[in-house]
Amino acid sequence: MKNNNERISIAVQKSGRLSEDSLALLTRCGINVRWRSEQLFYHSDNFPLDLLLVRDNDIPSLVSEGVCDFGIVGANLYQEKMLAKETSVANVDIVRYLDFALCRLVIAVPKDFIYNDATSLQGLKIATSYPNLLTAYANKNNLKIKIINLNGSIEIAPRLGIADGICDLVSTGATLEANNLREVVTVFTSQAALIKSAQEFSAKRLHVAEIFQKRIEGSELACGSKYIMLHAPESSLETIARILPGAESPTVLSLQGDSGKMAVHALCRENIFWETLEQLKEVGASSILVLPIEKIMM
Ligand code: PRT
Repeated sequence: MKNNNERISIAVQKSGRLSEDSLALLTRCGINVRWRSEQLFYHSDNFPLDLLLVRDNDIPSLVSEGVCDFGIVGANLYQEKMLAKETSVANVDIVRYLDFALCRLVIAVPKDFIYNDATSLQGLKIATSYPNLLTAYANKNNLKIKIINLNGSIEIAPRLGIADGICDLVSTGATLEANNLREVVTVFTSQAALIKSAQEFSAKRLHVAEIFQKRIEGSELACGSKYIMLHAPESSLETIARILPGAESPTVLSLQGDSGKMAVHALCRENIFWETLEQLKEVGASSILVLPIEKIMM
């Protein structure tokens, strides 16, 4: 996909835990592609971006070699490759963490294993596909463990007698539960990340890349934000500003025909829960509206 024109490119997982959210993010960025089954290369007709659908593990090298300008991967994969000093991440930077594929790399042991603290893991055999992240954890905690490298079905290793415990990704915890394992240590917390090639972009492509990154930023900010509108007595305004989560300089307007109350409008950079509304009500707020935000351009 190397080119000298103004188009940029992104590699996204073809099918797996990152696919749906990655493609939904591009759609929220206003980038349209016409989907066809089994097609791996797409050309957006309303934004100068080409999309390549590939295996997750191949994305860092495609970006590092400049075949694609951007990619979306789990931070776990990127960090494991960084620690392994793989050339596939040599020319790749994380430009932004994305709000999906949240998971953690944990050490888990059979439920009947007596675990007190990290020293209980001393001398154990631990099966994992993340040997470098696990080694970094072990070194930091002065643990001597034997690492058994496995690429799949890690969770059955203790039952097969191959290992005493495992180090694997967890999101809901259902897989550990189903295999009678319990999580005892978090080695790394992860989420999806937008990666970018460190190669130089021509001025035209740099401009497109900047617009693309701004759209991603706006879309991610919008997803985690809410717009809140309420009425409140002037005397409560300071307390209200403290209660609103992640609000920046609320707009305060007078209400026609009601001199005792003001209208407050604020962009909140965090979700607003019912508890927050109840707190606002307690300090005198009324007519509280919480609205979703579709796009933000700062
Ligand atoms: O086939 P391809 O090479 O493209 O993909 P893959 O099989 O390597 O990746 P995939 O789709 O399984 O995961 C892609 C990325 O999703 C990972 O690199 C993580 O960043 C992220 N992610 C988020 C997860 C999980 N959550 C997750 N739960 N990746 C894997 N799991 C597995 C885990 O290994 C375990 O087997 O799900 C199981 C546990 O899930 P719970 O919900 O039971 O806890």
